[in-house]
Amino acid sequence: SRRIKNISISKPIIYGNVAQKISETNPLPEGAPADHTHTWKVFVADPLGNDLSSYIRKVVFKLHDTYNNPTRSIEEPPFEVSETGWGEFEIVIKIYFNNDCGEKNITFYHHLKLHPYGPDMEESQKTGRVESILFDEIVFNEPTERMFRLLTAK
Ligand code: SLL
Repeated sequence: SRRIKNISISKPIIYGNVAQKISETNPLPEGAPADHTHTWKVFVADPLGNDLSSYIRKVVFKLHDTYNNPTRSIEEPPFEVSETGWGEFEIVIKIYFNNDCGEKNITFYHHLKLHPYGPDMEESQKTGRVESILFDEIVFNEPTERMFRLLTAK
């Protein structure tokens, strides 16, 4: 469909991970390798909790090759992958917009964080919880009419 000139719409988005150390209160899930030290979840979400599926069709998370089926394609919300592990690595996050909306997919790179370091370190060592979450905005320049409707739908 046609593009709307001189308009750009930006959508807030957050992406990143939360992780929790294995402990008595957070035991290793059944079937997970014994050397795994954390449960973690990587995600893409709307910061206000709105439904992203109005304009996002799927999110593909590419994990480290040490994982089974490292390419995880999530085709409906919540756009997230929960796993266990022992090490940090870079996760490639590809966001695909709805079909026929004239937008190419975009890629984020997220460094999975398991080990606390920095200002929150002391608190994190107490709770075993670590997080690394980034806020970003996706800017749609001169969106197609179809995408404009998806982006502004309530
Ligand atoms: C590296 N940073 O670059 C390390 C890789 C890989 C982490 C860390 C679990 C794998 C599995 C896991 O935590 N991998 O047992 O499924 O070499």
